[in-house]
Amino acid sequence: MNAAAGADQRIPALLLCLAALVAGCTDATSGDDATTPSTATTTTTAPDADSTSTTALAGDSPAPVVVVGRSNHRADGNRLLEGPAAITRSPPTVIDLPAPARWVVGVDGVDDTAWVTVASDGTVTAVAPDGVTRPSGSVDLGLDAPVVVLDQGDIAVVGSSSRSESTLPGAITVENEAGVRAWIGEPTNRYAHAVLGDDLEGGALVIEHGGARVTVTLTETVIEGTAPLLADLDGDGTDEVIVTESNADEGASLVAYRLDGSVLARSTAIGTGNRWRHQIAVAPTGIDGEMELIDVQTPHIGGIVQFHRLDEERLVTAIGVSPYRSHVLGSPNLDLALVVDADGDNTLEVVVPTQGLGSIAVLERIDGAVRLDAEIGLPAGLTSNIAARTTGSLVELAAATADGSLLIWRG
Ligand SMILES: [Ca+2]
Ligand SMILES: [Ca+2]
Ligand SMILES: [Ca+2]
Repeated sequence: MNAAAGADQRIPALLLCLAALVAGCTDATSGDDATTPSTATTTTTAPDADSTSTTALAGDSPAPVVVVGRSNHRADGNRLLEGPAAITRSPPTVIDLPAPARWVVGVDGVDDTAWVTVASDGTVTAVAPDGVTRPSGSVDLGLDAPVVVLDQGDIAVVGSSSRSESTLPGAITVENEAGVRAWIGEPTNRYAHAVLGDDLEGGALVIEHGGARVTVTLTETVIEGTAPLLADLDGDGTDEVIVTESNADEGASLVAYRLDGSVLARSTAIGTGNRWRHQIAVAPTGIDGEMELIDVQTPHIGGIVQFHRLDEERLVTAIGVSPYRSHVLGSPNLDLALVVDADGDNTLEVVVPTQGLGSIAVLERIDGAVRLDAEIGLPAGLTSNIAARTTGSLVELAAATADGSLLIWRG
């Protein structure tokens, strides 16, 4: 396929590419050490003493791809969109899908495709801006998170050109405009929690920037997630690399690393093993516009949407509210919540399903509380992530439900 291919040919063609990508990913996770970053790592056994190694890069970089939509919204892994959206203003447009969708991805900049949905059996449906649906082949989902990619004129669902850099199943490389790239590597099964569907978690955080690769090898914890989040928590103009670290004794804590692999700040751990935090976004949600790190603590059991602020070397919980759910136990889909101006009032809200997945809540952090601005009932239980696409300056949101509907909030 080439860039001149007709738009209506793109998705089926790229889905074939996608299958190849997935196959490649499967190979990469089967123990082929050839895909492991060729850096020396060291390990220490001292508690809390993370081991960091730095190596120079040879200068090879993967071929560029143009991404036109991704379930996690942004290349840097921060689920924060400018907006405004208007999920509360008017009822959604309801599209009938051939089957309930597990994944929905908003597509920007492609004439005949606004949304791509993937059902549990891998069946892919493309949805045009006018709501007309058409089959677009199928994919082998495995543990991978769909991402729509425009690559030499073809569109693929799932994958990342740099996915093979990690041997952790489903891992995604995040990157920012400053050329920082980061991913979770060195799979380990030493923490048997499996919230993401398998018993492998990350044993290392890999950060590339400025021609060097820093590998932080963890000994006391694992990273629970599929991607780091890049965001500037302390306002110094340089992004930090944020991950969720867990162990069997204390459960999960949020950790912000500097680009050199040192720890800028860490939250307290939950205090009990098998208790997870799902990191969602970094956004200026503080009362005076301070940056806060937003997560959902224990999303499977009474999930608490929390706002954490930086206080010296600590990430301190400013406020939280429950019960919400940003993740379904065992699913690789980590994109059920995002931060956007969801009601068009020029302030940010967290958009997150309620604990029972029967509604979508719009939560605004106000002084001393988190206010429920809206709770949008769904015709059936949510089965997908909450997707977004930008048209002009507006953000449209979409989500799929168990009755086979795709709901699109156009505002
Ligand atoms: Ca910073
Ligand atoms: Ca708002
Ligand atoms: Ca509001």
